Amino acid sequence: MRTGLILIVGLAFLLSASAAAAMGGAGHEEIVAHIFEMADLDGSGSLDADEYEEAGLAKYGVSFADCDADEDGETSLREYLDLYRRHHSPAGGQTA
Ligand SMILES: [Ca+2]
Ligand SMILES: [Ca+2]
Repeated sequence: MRTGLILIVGLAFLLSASAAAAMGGAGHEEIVAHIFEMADLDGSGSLDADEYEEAGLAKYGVSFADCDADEDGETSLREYLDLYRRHHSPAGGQTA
């Protein structure tokens, strides 16, 4: 799991330069939300497994099932941000 956490951070930083420039200095959560919105191809406000795969998010080490906390088959922005916050909380167990 820890590798996945680091990769999520890496993804956020990878996209932060262009995203922050485009959004005028957004916070990290706004960047994460921006990533989410880009992945939400049909604009439904949630990611299904196909969108998750299509966006390549699974490659970053966190599976769709990990993101879909309530297991309803879709990852909402709230679930995605919750995951991000857990991974970035000092109490979240990340020691790297
Ligand atoms: Ca969608
Ligand atoms: Ca869900």
